[in-house]
Amino acid sequence: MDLLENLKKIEEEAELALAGADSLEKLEELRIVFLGKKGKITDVLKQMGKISPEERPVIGQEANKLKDRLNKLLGARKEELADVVRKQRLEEERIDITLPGTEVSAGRAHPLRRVTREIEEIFIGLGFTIEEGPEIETDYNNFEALNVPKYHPARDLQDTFYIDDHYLLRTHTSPVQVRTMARQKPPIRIIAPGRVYRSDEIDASHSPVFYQAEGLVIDKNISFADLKGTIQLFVQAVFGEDTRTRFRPSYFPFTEPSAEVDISCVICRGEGCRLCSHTGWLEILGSGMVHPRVLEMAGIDPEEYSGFAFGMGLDRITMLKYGINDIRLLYENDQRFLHQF
Ligand code: 2NM
Repeated sequence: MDLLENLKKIEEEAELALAGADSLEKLEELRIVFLGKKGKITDVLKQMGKISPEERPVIGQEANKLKDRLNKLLGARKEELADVVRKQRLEEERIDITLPGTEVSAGRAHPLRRVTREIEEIFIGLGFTIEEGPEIETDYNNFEALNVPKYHPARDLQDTFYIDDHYLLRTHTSPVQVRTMARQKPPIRIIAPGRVYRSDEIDASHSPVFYQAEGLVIDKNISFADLKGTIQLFVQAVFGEDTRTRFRPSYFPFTEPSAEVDISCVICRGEGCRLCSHTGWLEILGSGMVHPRVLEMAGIDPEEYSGFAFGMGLDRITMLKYGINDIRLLYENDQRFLHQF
């Protein structure tokens, strides 16, 4: 058989096959069939022994030319197919950017958190720092260091969630003040907001979990006048410039003297209404001059330093500010309620 003829046939066969190849895999198969080590062109070269020495260079040259040509054709076809695949993928991945997006409902701060933040900002403006502490406390930090004696009703099992003889769920954030006094030399100006626990029956105004913020100022020459001025400024910042304050003598084991603070009613402004039981006043805060024994137990010399402290219920302030009449609304996380803030 004429090897030149043979090469010509291979060329025609290959051209046809390459033009019909419709995938990159198919193309690779064809490369192996025609150009591979055991391919058709190699077959022709293997038959060189049968022909005359004069013809050999001619066949060799022709075979190499064919190899080159097929390689070029293969490369070109490969480009074409890759292009098709690319176009197909682009088409499949086309995104209609005019389609409306999926609506994401945005979260927002809980009313309690909003009020807490607002109160923090006010005290930061007065040079206070924010302090936090653990919700599981020692009996010492929660009661003993605050001059709350063993027989005091606030220690009653009915009010306190005890964990064991030593640990309990803090009933107020005062232990944060105790920790700060033990750690830090005066001057001290801190506000301690946080969650507290009391074993109360749940109703419209009581929850076993609630929030408090307590403040503490200790320095040389701190007087009751500083307490009054600070509280008045705070009340006006939260409830408005025209809100009046009233200090009533009271009793707390950790302060002496002690005072409860009323503000003019946020609804009737002092006229008398149902919210204020027709007194014109709302109680919002407890306060007093830190008891010398409390300072002493914390290692602060009551002869050198004096201070005032106060505590307020953040739930109650939130309810007064937003006109919420049931504390349970603050803990049920009903989206219909929360989305109003
Ligand atoms: C209140 C009322 C009065 C208070 C006292 C202290 C401390 F640690 F300095 F002694 N912390 N908080 C205090 C005083 C809290 O809450 C109604």
